[in-house]
Amino acid sequence: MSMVGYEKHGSVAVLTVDNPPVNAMSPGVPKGICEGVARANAEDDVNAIVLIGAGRGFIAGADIRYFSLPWPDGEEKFADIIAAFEASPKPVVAAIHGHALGGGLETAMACHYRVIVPSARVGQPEVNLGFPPGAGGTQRLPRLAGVKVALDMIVSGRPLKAPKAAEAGIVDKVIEGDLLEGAVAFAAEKGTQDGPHQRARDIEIKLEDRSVFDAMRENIKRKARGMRAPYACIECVEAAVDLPFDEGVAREREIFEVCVASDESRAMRHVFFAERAARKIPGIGKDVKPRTIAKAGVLGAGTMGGGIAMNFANAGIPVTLVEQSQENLDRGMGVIERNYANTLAKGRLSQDAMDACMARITPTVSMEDLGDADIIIEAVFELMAVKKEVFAKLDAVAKPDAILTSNTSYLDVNEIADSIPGRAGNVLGTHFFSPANVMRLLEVVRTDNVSDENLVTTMAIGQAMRKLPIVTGVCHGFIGNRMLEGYFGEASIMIEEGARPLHIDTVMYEYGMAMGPLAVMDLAGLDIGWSKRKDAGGGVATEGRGAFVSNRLCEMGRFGQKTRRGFYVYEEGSRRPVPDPEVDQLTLDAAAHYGLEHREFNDQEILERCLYPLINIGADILHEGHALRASDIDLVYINGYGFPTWRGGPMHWAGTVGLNAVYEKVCAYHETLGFDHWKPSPLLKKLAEEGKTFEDYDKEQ
Ligand code: 3H9
Repeated sequence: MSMVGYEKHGSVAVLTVDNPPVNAMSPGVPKGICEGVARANAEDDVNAIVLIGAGRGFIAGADIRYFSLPWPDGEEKFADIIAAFEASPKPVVAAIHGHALGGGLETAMACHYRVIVPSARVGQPEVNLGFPPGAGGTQRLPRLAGVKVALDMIVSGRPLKAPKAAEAGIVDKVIEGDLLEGAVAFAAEKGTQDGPHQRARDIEIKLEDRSVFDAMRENIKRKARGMRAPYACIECVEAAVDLPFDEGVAREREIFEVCVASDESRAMRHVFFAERAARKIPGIGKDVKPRTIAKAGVLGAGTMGGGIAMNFANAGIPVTLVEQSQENLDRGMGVIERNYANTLAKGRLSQDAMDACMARITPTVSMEDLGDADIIIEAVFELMAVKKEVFAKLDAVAKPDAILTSNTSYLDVNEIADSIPGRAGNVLGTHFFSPANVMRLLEVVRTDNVSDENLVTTMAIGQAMRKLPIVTGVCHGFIGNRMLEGYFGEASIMIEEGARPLHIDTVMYEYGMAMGPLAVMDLAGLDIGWSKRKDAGGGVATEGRGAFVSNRLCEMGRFGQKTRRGFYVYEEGSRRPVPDPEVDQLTLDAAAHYGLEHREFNDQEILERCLYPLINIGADILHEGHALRASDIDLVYINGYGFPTWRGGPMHWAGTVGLNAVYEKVCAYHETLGFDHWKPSPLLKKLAEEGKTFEDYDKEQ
């Protein structure tokens, strides 16, 4: 059956792309469009053509799967559609609803005219997949919308809503009523006019000030660090200005092909599909629907609790925020109000929206007020005894079927659930990342007894909060923090052997991490680890390898950025880490303490010793079933720990290096260093021996 329908509405031929779910340009779609255009031009009673999408949108672009698959031989492509439109003596009108993205917008721009419904969006999001548009988008969009608007859309990947697209000249008409009816009327009218009809390629580009390109390069410097695609987008638009149309298209194609074949694009495409896969939980079918959450409760109005309450309010869910004392409650509400006011001041929130969000948060000092909440998240002190006490109180006040979640970063949520056995099916973990109202990652901790419905509901609530919820099993530190112990641990161990903190942090920053590990530890606060080591040592901090320098720093009251001294020194009002000779001396003391000698480190060793433990521990987590798939682990690291998206996450990146190479090094470091995080994971070993990647593993599950 054809993926493109053909129907006549009076004098207008309507071609309907029907390739669910999003009308991507899979094999068969270009063929169907080309055949439709040829047929319409051959039929005497047709004077115009409308191209429209069935279902939820126009066309979502190329079928992304085919960037890693061979396109069938002889099958029509984008270029054939575009050539067919441009050669068509009868005008072609794109009728856009939902979305016209990537190759979808490029197809629309190759039509003679475009009409759109007010709710639709148009965009060139290819940069998010690691390449520039490749079907003439970088040449036609600047001609229709002007260089500045086009450059901004193509480099940012952000779509424009219909009214803005009309204002920019990307579309010819906004249709308020029925799209098909409006488009057919528009096309019929154009069909009566003499040709040739307008073509974007014939529009002359005007650009008075070429500095826009360098200004854009400067503008994206920080965000696009390490990436090629955003700069490739700028080059393509520059080509539109500098070259005749056909040469510009050829230049775009050349750049596009290089980018598609890059590791960067492979990584970004991996992330695209990873995000969609993360919503699926094996064994839980579509018949398990999320429950309705009409009211929520949050316990604890500190930084975390306040941020979580904001998430509910932002999602339109009324939330009761409970604190023990009025003073703490007032302080917490004050912080929430200031957070909203800051967003408002930046122009990212209206006063009305802020007022509505604030009105959804009801502060109280009475736990009884949680009695009507459908979900309650506790964000109290991270100590098992405290958590259990809180859950016992919740057991007394919460509705019988309320979902009760613990916002914990390490604790055993099964133990918490077992402490109120009557409700074990309703208890799970929600590990938000700080600041909770900003960070996208949410680890949803699946307890042994939680019901499928409650798990699915918690995932849905995370999505409603515009988070990226990832299912994790119950293990110490879940996915993210468990792996982090190897990463931080190895960085702390290397400084005892002579690697300088700034060297380690620079190598990791240049790899693409948002910050190096020692700078992150300073940001998070060294006292957190110190307090854990003191707990473990019965009051005296334990001092295994990697703890010496940190223990001494904490004894000196150097807790990191908050005391302006930690592994680095921070000047008043500055976050720039400045190396400190006092810390260098501590690393020498550590070497003496452990009987080591300082030596020179090279960048490669630093990189391997920081990243390979992440991969090795990640493989264990996967092997034990505490992560559903390797790609979930990648998303955790990208969205919660500053791992560069364009590297695809640690597990994907391991495949780029080669699992065999990683495994051999893990074995070698285990042999020389011996720490637990180097103990080779059986899964890593197996995949390395079979010549596979973690993506292969995911596919086989
Ligand atoms: C391009 O066009 C290159 C050209 O410049 C040049 C070529 C020469 N292909 O996101 P959802 C799947 S590059 C294949 O959950 P929503 C998706 O995996 C492309 N599959 O829906 C999922 O599958 P599953 C430029 C695709 O309603 C299902 O559809 N275009 C594609 O939340 C539903 O997706 C883009 O980058 C695709 N293009 O959002 C647009 N798109 O159910 C990419 C989606 O098995 N797409 N799928 O998990 C989107 O941004 C969103 O999907 C969209 C709908 C906004 C359209």
